[in-house]
Amino acid sequence: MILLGSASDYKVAQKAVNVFEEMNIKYDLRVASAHRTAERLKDIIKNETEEVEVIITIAGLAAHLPGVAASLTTKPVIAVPVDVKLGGIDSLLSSTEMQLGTPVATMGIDRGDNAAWLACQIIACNDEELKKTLKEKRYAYNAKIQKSEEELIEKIAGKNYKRTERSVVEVEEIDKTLKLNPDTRVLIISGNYSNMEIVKKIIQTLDTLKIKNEYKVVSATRSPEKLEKYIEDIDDEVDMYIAVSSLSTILTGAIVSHTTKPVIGVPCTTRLFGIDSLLSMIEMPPGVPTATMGLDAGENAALFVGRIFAIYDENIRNELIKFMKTLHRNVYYD
Ligand code: AIR
Repeated sequence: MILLGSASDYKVAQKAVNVFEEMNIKYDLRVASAHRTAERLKDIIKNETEEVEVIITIAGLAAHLPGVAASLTTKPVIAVPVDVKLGGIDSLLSSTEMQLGTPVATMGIDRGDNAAWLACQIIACNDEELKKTLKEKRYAYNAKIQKSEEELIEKIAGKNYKRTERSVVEVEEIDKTLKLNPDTRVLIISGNYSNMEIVKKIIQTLDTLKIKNEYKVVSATRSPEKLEKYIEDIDDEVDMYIAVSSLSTILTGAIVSHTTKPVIGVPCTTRLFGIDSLLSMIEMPPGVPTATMGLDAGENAALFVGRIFAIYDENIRNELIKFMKTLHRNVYYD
């Protein structure tokens, strides 16, 4: 279901609609404002999303639509911030910086297309046909890029243009000591050990939800070939990834570019209040989304993963609801 805060957000929603039409995925589209029509929003989420697998929320300004929607359901909620004022940064921060317990996977500003791509990746977790289509679409980028390169060079027509010679470099065999356990469903990756506290929270929360997970350290900058080979080797064995990264988050981008499975990203605070990692993680180009969580929000990443599994797995849904009740034991909870 695509939810808009206002009909004026349609220009962004149109990008999601185009992807769903291309991928042949059924969608509903509704307009409900978290502020102007709070009751209507609640009614739609509570009474009209039973059959829905993923909810995409698209809103600008003080965008509380994603957070409110996520608080009313256990389905995965994706947010698309809209550039109405401040270049959309107001909406981006109000979507990402969700409190513990209410995860929202946020896309780049105006990236309605990536919300639909991520929704497809989530649905594909339980749909082999869609999994294949996603892989085909990813390979099709190669042909597209090559064609655009040829057209560009033809247009430039510079007399000093010279194609560089091609010489294939042999890549040495990479060791396979990073083998996964056969029952692992979620792979957590970080580039170093500096965000261990956050990784620990992810593991604890996934363990509580009884979701089998493993944690590996592979650097995208120090050993890019190892990371690439690793993802290639184990991609069929896992359902999704959680990547933890600070500074320039090359790690998430590298993982996303080698898989069509959902990649949930946790940007971490090291410098600049973490704004460097948040923005470099979230602002991905169309077709390669990173489901970005708030800064240092390890538990929410695990809970978002829980929401994805909960679509099809009743046991995990029950664990998720149980966990939410403990989390809220100090506040009124029905
Ligand atoms: N909005 C509507 N209710 C709450 C929010 N945050 C957002 C809409 C839209 C922006 O406010 O999602 O992006 C302006 O809405 P309008 O209807 O005035 O064009």
